[in-house]
Amino acid sequence: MTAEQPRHPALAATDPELAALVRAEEQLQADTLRLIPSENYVSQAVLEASGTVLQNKYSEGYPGRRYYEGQQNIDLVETLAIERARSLFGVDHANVQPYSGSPANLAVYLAFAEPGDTVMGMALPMGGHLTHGWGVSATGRWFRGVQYGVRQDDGRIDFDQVRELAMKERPKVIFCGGTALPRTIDFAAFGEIAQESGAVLVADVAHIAGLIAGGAHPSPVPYADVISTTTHKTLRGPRGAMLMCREEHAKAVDKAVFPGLQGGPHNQTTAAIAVALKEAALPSFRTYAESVVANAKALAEALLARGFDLVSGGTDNHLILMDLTPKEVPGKVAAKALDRAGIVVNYNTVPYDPRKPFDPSGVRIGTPSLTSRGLGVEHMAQVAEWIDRGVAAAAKGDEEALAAIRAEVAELMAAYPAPGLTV
Ligand code: DSN
Repeated sequence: MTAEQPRHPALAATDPELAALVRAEEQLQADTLRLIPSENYVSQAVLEASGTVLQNKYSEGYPGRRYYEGQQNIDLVETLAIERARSLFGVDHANVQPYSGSPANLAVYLAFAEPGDTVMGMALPMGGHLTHGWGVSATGRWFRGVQYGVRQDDGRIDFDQVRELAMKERPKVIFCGGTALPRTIDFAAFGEIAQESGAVLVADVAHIAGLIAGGAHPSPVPYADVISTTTHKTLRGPRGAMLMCREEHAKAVDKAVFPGLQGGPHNQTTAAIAVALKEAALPSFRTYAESVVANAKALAEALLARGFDLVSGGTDNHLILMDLTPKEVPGKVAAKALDRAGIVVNYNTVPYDPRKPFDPSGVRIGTPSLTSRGLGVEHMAQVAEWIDRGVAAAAKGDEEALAAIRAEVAELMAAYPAPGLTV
């Protein structure tokens, strides 16, 4: 796109400084190998839907039951999103209004627990999420969070520990799912434990929603009372969230989202979620989901062959968690060096990490974004080689080597245009 034809002409005219930043971000997303497992590229259609005049409406309430007039179109937009979510995931009820994953999870607590109640989830340093009852989060301060983890020897969830804890503590709510779990979540096992202990089971599938929709990960629907998900990770939609549940919980969930926690829904986001759900129901999305997993497995194999230590020894999904202790490079140093090499990752704690969360031992990577650009298993040896060289360069402080990788990455990525980008 030329300077005479800016991508966002009105924005460029009104606020050239901001337009230049958006442009720079677009270029960065085009040139780099984005390996953060919770990020993706949305389609041009999703981008367009999220930038519409739906932005201009207030719509407190739900379709047919609003507190503002003028909802003729908004009601239909939200109903489309709800129906598409119900059909794609095979659920009784869907609420598409949560602003993001953390508010969605807060709404679950509001629906099923009282302040001071015991709640249970996976500990953050073990791969859980802040909102699963971790101490620094409101969910760990307003509730009594009890936390389970993974075994130290194999990085897998210890279901004996989960059962024992649930039976002893009798939590109101059990969360399963997380942000750094490279293995298939056994929803059936969690369902049994929740039933035995009398808890509401919440499956937080934010990371794997797209894999579930595409048939590349088992669905929690038969086992979970509530399913919480963001819409912008493997699902490849806008930044938003959904809560899905059995009919018996529909009222409680809706009441908790609005008026319990939120005000007006972000209608432009609801529209973009509807578009993403339509895309996720296409046969091509099944291929996408399968490729995300195939790429992650191939990348894990290539990294193992290069001597990397992977938590749990590999992956079943879109995500790989590397413990860089044997490479003698802290996760943060490696992540920052890889960023300079055009490879975008995030530093992450590993289970039983002796280092602090702001300076941990690990790096978390994933394949949703590179798969959206069309990279396949045939590219994963190259990706592993760049990571290996990048980590070695980080250890030596070799900026020249990082610059060389950056040029190679940009050259490959130029051949694989990203959805939604024009550069
Ligand atoms: N921040 C998200 C992630 O990166 O996994 C979780 O909320």
